[in-house]
Amino acid sequence: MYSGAAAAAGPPRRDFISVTLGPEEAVGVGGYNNSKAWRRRSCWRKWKQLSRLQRSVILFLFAFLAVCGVISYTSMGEAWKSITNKSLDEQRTEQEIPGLKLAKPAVLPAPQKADVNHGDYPELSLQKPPKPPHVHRGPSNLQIKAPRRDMRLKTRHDTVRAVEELVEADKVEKTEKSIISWRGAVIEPDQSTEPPSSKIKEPEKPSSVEAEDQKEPVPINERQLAVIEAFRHAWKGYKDFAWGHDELKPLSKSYSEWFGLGLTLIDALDTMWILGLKEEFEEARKWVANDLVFDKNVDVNLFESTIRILGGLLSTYHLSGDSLFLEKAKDIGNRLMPAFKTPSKIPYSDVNIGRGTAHPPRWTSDSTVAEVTSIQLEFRELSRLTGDEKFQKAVDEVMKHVHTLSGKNDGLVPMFINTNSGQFTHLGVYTLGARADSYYEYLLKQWIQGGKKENELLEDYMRAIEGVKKHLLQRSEPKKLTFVGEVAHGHFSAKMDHLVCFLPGTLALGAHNGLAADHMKLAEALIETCYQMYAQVETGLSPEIVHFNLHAQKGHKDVEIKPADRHNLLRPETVESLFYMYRFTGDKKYQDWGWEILQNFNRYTRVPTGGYTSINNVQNPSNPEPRDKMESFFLGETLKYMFLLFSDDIDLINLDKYVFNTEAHPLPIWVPA
Ligand code: DMJ
Repeated sequence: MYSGAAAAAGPPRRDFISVTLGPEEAVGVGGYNNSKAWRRRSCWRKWKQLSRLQRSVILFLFAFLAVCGVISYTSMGEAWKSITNKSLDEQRTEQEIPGLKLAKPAVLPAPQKADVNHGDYPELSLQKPPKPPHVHRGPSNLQIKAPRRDMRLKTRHDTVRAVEELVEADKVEKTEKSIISWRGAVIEPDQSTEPPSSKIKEPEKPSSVEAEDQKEPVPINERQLAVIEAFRHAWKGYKDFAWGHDELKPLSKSYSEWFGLGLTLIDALDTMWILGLKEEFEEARKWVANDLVFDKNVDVNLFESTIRILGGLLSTYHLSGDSLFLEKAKDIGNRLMPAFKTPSKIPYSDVNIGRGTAHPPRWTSDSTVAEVTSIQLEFRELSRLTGDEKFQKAVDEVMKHVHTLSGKNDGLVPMFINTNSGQFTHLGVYTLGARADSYYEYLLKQWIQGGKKENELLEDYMRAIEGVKKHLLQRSEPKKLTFVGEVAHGHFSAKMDHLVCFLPGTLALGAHNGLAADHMKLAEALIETCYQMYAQVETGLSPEIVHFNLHAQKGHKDVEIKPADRHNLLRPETVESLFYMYRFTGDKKYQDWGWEILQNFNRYTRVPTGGYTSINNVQNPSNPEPRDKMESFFLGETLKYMFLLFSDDIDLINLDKYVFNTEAHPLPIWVPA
């Protein structure tokens, strides 16, 4: 308000509108608060003035906006969090390694379902990531590719059949395919394997059963599939024409009998297990359960029935955990024991397993040195499993006796030993071939089996290898191949049996177990020679015996073959050594050599109607002269070693846990490395 007296006395005054304030505003807490309160009140007044419909519309709009807000906040929050984390990670990395930005970790796609009906065949699945092969040795990895669409597999039967067709048609591609074998890796020996004590005790458990469920199945590759195909072809012949008999005669579609004990079937049991041939294995098991009878009036050879039958049953027991095989092993083991009842305790060569009598061959009272010294792994293991020491005692006595014998030449043994006197006979002839071969092999392998404690065995082995170097090693011309010849009464002969080709593998096994490194060098040289025994021959298959040229002659190869020696019995020794060499070196050339050999077996010894046959002439590719006989060791050894050679899984019969008998039946090492 403006008054006349004030105007007359000073500057003109402004007029004011007087407003009466209520108590709230009178406290005078600041213009902002006052105006907010005023706005709130006037908004409320306006809200009250709206119609009900208008209010509902506004409320609905508010609610809608609120929901949208919440949703977008959540997703933005996640995005923000990851951005923040990423930048934090980047910051951290840069703090740890200044100036270095790490590549982003690879993003793995979600696992795809394999195109396989697992319901039909639960044991099989495709494309499991392969175990890193040879982690200890570092050969290049197998590349496991996705299965081809035309290889969709519904059952395990289909699997093998599909592959059979592929291989048969020679359409095998170089790519690696993987199929999981049903046995998985049921080959872990019992970690608690212990040497047998001197007292009878509770039987040991099989080595593998517990590990069965814990291990990843093992993928197999193209070459292994080709071995499976070969095995199944051989098995077909045996099944069709020789079921339950000793050997298949694939051309005449019949069989031959040696002991009348289903030799091929028993020899092949653990091979089927290792190859994953479940149906075939089950069928063979039934035969063992129902038809294998040892109570027969029949003479069997102690050595052959020990390595093939006793060895085969024991290893199958370990792999499968099926007590049927142990029972059968005990039965045959007991029936073979009369062989040891001789004046010298050096066993007779032959036993009548039904009558319980034993005798030497008709023409002599001698036994073969290799035969009486290559039954130990099996009988020792039988003692460990049964707790009955008599088996081990009998065979240990033979080794102890041979250890003390005179007549050796720098550790090299003659080929015969007399069962009455216990002395070597036919002195002066030394070979690593027939009649002596596995003596050397079993010195080393018993030492390994028993946990490397039995020093006499090791001494005899080391001395013998020195003897080989001193007396039997020579080099051929023109290729300067190192070979193991023979000595007869001081005269060197450049003759080498294919049987000697076990030696590179044995030497490599010794070197792997800590023996002299030069043993490995010798093994490398000798396996090259054994390979050349195949490669220099017209069919690419080795004869039974070769003679090496010691002097270079124009147009002559290193290897000469005499007409009487040019047969091939489908023997395993070279493939066996290739397996050891590959396991210990990882050098793929050994696999390639084995692959060549398998292809040549397929080319020259395969009988179309089923089975493989020994041949008479490895030098005539157009007519190798089939012999009409498939030896049991072709399934027991040759194909098994092939399959193992092509594997990159060192746990597929781990050589620090198992030792192979001379018929390729794996037995557990008592104190595994
Ligand atoms: C097999 O019975 C065994 O390998 C034995 O040691 C030697 N002979 C045959 C294989 O060639």
